[in-house]
Formats: sequence, C-alpha cells, structure tokens
Amino acid sequence: MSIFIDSTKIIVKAGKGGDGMVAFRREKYVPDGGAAGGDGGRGGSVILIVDEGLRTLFDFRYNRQFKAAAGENGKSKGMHGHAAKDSYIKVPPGTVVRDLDTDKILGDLTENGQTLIIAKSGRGGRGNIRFATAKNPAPKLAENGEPGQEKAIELELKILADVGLIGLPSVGKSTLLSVISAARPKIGAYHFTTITPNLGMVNVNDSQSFVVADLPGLIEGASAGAGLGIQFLRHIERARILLHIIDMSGVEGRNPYEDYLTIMSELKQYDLCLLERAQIIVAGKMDMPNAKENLADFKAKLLTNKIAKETPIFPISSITKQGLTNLLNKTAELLEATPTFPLYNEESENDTVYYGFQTEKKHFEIKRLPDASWELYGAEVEKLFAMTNFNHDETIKRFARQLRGMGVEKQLRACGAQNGDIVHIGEFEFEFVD
Ligand SMILES: Nc1nc2c(ncn2[C@@H]2O[C@H](COP(=O)(O)OP(=O)(O)O)[C@@H](O)[C@H]2O)c(=O)[nH]1
Ligand SMILES: [Mg+2]
Repeated sequence: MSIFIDSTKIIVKAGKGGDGMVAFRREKYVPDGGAAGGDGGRGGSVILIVDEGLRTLFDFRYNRQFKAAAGENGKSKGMHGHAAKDSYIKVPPGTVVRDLDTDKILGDLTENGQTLIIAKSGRGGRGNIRFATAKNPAPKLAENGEPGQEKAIELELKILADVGLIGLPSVGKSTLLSVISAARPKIGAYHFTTITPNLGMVNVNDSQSFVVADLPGLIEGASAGAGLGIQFLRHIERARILLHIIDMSGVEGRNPYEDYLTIMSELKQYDLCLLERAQIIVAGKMDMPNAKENLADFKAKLLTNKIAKETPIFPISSITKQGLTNLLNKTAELLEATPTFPLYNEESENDTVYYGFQTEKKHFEIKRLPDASWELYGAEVEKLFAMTNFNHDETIKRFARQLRGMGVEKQLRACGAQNGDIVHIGEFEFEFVD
C-alpha cells in the first residue's frame, strides 16, 4: 500500500488570452479598407475537480506545475480566435486549498465533481475592429491578451474519517480496526481534534474504500471512569457513520445492554446531533462461550428501546473473522447513502474564507533607481503592459493615456520626476514628458 501524503504545494498558471489582431479589409471597392482584426480567444483556466476515486495526494509527487493553454490570436476578416480549453486537476474529497501568497483558504472541496477555479484565464485582447470609429475607421490599434493568473497553491488533504468506532474500553475496537484495515493514513493530517485518532483505510472492493477512526488506547483509558470525558468523542464528530461496538462475551459481569446505554448517554451529553448519526451496532467477540445467549438477550432489550430498535445489528468476531464481510458491505452501503459534511463552517468563517477571486485593485508603485531613472511596477500596470502591442504607434499612445488615467503621471511628478527622465516598466522604457 502507498504512503499517505497529506499536503503538497503546486504552481498553477492559467492561459493568457489570445492577442487581438490589427488587420484591414481588402475589398475591391472599399478604398481605405476598414478595420478587420478579430479578438483573441480567452485562455484556459486551471480548475480543481473532486474525484471521489482518489483518496490521497499521491499523484502530485512528481507533478507540481500545471498550466492551461493560451487562447488563439484574433485573425483577419474579423474572425475571433478560439478560446483555449480549461485545464482540470483531479483532487480527492477533503482537499482544502490555500493561496500561499495571501494565506487565504480558496476553497474546501468535499463533494464528488465539485470544482474550484484556482487560476483564472486571461481574456482575449480586442482586435482593431473594436477600436474603429467614424473618425478613424481603420485604427492600427489592438490589445494583447490578458495574462492568465499565476498562483502558488497548497493542497491539504484532511483525511476525514468516514466511520468512527465507539464503545467502552476493551470491547475490541482497536482489534477490529487492525483486522479490517491495511493502510495507516498519516495522522498529522487530522487537525480537528486535540487528540489524534488512529485512522485506518478499509478497502471493501475495487471501487469502495473508507477511512475508519479509532481512539488511541492511552486517551481512552485515561478518561474512563465517571463519564468518558470530552476527548472521548472528538474523533467521531465528523464521521458519517458510527460503528457502536458491544462486547457480547459478558465477561467481568458486563451487561451488553447497559454498556450500550452508557455509550448512548455519552453521545447525547457530548452532542445531541450524534444520536441522529447513522449507527450500526456491532456485536463483538461472538467467538466467546456465552456470546450467543447474550446477543439474544441484548436484541430483546433493544426492541423495547424506541430510538434503537431500528438500528441494524451485525455479529462479528475479530479473532475468527466471522461476520466481517457482512459488516463492511453494510457499512459501505450506508456510506453511499450518507452525505459528507463540509470541513469549514461557511457561516462562522465567512470573514476568513475566501472563495473565487476579487478583482485586483488599481495599483502601481514607483521606485527611484540608482541611475536616477524610475521604475513603475505593480499588478495593474504590469497587466496593462502585457496587454499592449508595442508594434503600433497608436497602441503605444493608448498605453500612455491609460497610464495617465491611472494617475501614474501625476504620481511621478509628485515624486520629483523631471522632463526627460527615463521610466521603466518591465523591459519597456519611455521618456517622461509633461
Ligand atoms: N475473543 C475475542 N477477543 C477479542 C476480540 N476482539 C478483541 N478481543 C480482545 O479484547 C481485548 C481488548 O481489545 P481492544 O481491541 O484493545 O479493545 P478496545 O479497547 O476497544 O480498543 C484484547 O485482549 C483483545 O484481544 C474478539 O473478536 N474475540
Ligand atoms: Mg483501543
């Protein structure tokens, strides 16, 4: 079995939009030939999609960079470039996505098929048709495609227990986990509790597997006594199904039905919702001498209990392995019919959780370089720069107007820029003139 990787960092880059085209009509009887350059197509976005068949982030071991294609450039005769296909990355359910630059949670992916755009594509640049006016029907003006977003992302897999084991100490919980599960997911991934439960992956068949949580013996033993303590049930808060194990051997004067009631009252005290959680009663240690009679007696008593009489009961022995297959099949069947819970409570974390994208604020910064020239940088000016086609005078003029519109000129002057000073944006430089 594979190891479990619980977090990984990836770089994602969306495709830039295709460049807009500068082209002119060439028709026999249209002397000046109007603008005929089409728009570029939008680039591809990078999108995460939940695939419930995945249980680990193992596939990211060697593959950490993801790019989507650029949009097609605009064409002549007014034809637009094609949009690029989006790029999908499959992740397992329970993947929490964090933006490494802002440290914000971009999303919490729990449902099969759920998607999250993590790098938004650039839009296509406009072709010169879009800039044509009555006065200037054939402008040499087009926009380059917008750059795609680029992000460094952390994927963190919260290994959620689908199934929680409950029951009094020594009823056989740990033994059961050890006989039904092969792999041991890395425990560090389990951030929700102050204790770290033992997790085991159970493969029922080729297509079905689930994660079972048990309590470490130390914690369980420490809190036994008058009430099992708050730690006792933390590990199952998010489990979708509870396997309630009851020792049917009746040794040490134990009464299975009393044991059952004890645990049910613990559930109720801890959180009323837990009483409503889907439950299967596992009648354990059926290999022991008095187990059969005890089970019959237990069943009879259970029928008198309003809440419990519908609960399915599965007799097993972890030692002889009897009944395990039936139990696991039933558990898998019940899991299919039981919803998952989101990891982050959307309401209570609204102020920190950040889904989707906010448009970047108009933003630029000015820096004086040692050679007395100026550098202009920041997301917005750099984007504008990338979208400018410097092959045409008209686009360069438009670029200058856009910079003025953003207040760049004013700010430069306020910083002390003089006529004739050199201003850099990326590799481009121009002379500052009033
Ligand atoms: N006869 C018998 N003994 C069992 C069975 N399952 C567990 N035990 C024994 O019961 C004791 C407690 O088991 P353990 O799994 O540690 O219980 P936990 O405290 O609920 O985790 C151990 O001595 C086990 O060997 C079973 O199916 N049959
Ligand atoms: Mg144990």
